[in-house]
Amino acid sequence: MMQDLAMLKREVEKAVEEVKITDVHTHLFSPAFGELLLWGFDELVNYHYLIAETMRRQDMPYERFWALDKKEKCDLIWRTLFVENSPISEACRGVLTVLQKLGLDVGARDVAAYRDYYAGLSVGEFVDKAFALANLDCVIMTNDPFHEKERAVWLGGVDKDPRFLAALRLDGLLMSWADNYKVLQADGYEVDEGLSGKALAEVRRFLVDWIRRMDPVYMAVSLPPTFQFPEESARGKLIREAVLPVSREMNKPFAMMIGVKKRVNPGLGDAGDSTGKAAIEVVERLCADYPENKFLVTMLSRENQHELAVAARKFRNLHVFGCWWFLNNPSLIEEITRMRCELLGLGFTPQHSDARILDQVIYKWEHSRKIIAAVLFDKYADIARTGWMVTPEEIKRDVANLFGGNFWAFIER
Ligand code: FIX
Ligand code: ZN
Repeated sequence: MMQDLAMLKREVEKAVEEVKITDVHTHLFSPAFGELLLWGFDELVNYHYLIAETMRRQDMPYERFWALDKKEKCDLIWRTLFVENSPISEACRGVLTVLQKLGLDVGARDVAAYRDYYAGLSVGEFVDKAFALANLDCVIMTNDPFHEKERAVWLGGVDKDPRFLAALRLDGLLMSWADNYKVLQADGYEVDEGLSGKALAEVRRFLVDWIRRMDPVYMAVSLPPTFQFPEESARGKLIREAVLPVSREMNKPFAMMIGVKKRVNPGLGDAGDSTGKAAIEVVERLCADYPENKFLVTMLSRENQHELAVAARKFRNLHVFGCWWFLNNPSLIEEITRMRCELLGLGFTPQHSDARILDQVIYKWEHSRKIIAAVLFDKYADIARTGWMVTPEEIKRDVANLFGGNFWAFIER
């Protein structure tokens, strides 16, 4: 048996290493979006996770930090988190993994050499390199029709790269209606703040127009821990009367990312968001009341994970994905993936990268593959001890499903 288990472990690790991944949620952009695609050493070190970790060790006013240029901020973060302290946080370790996988001398701690390396690469060369090193099939972007620079690219016609798929992000519509209804008005949609008359029909037309323009895989929104539905707010009406009907009619699942408390520390910008436990009843109610709709859900609070997995047992129109943001750490990826396997078998999508800088897919997937492979081996070993030994073909099948197959089957169902 021991020899069989040793062989099993090798087969699982090989399958997880070789599978080409669908990264179901990122903030990446294809090169056609120009400067919106972030990559390179200074961007990598300027990740907002590292800004939060730096600014709790620095007494400088936030304004002074934001006034620094990208290189100056990078140098401050590097000095604070990598030189004056050992870089053991997951976000710090990630930078080191990227440098290592790029073949650079991490031990040299030579920032100038790292910058020189990137200076010799074109964006196209680096996209190819990052996709190859992370072994990605495709990534799904986060596309915001209310973002000025991004709108301009879509309205001008995008030179599509099949490795970068779209997701229609609705935070601007659902979380900022009081401001952004004017954007729809300016675009010729007959809406008013109070959503009277034909306004909701016009919002549906807005959604259909952007779906036809972007061809998104799904529609998404991030929601606070206090999210309730049904609710007689603008958000509640927009979800009930516009998003859910269009999601059903256009077969574009609604991805709800629940539990983010925006800007608990506004001075930190994107680094200032936090997490809170949400009411799983809202997810249960939406899945139960809208059985013809499909919901992708990830939740930000560790305390929501078990009840989300239980909810997914109850509803075939609920697909659970990722260890999101503050959960994307080895100890929690292992805990959550183990629990999901025990409750859901292999019927979920264990991870997404949430990468904002292209380089990050290299470390986020290197780290997550190892953890997910170890959990999967454990689960296979448990059943092997009863006499049920999975075959290499079954391992490849299961792994392909976990890293994209389950997701696409849910999307296309
Ligand atoms: O709402 C989201 O898509 C979040 O993932 C982001 O807002 C967040 O800043 C992030 O990048 C977390 O990893
Ligand atoms: Zn995200």
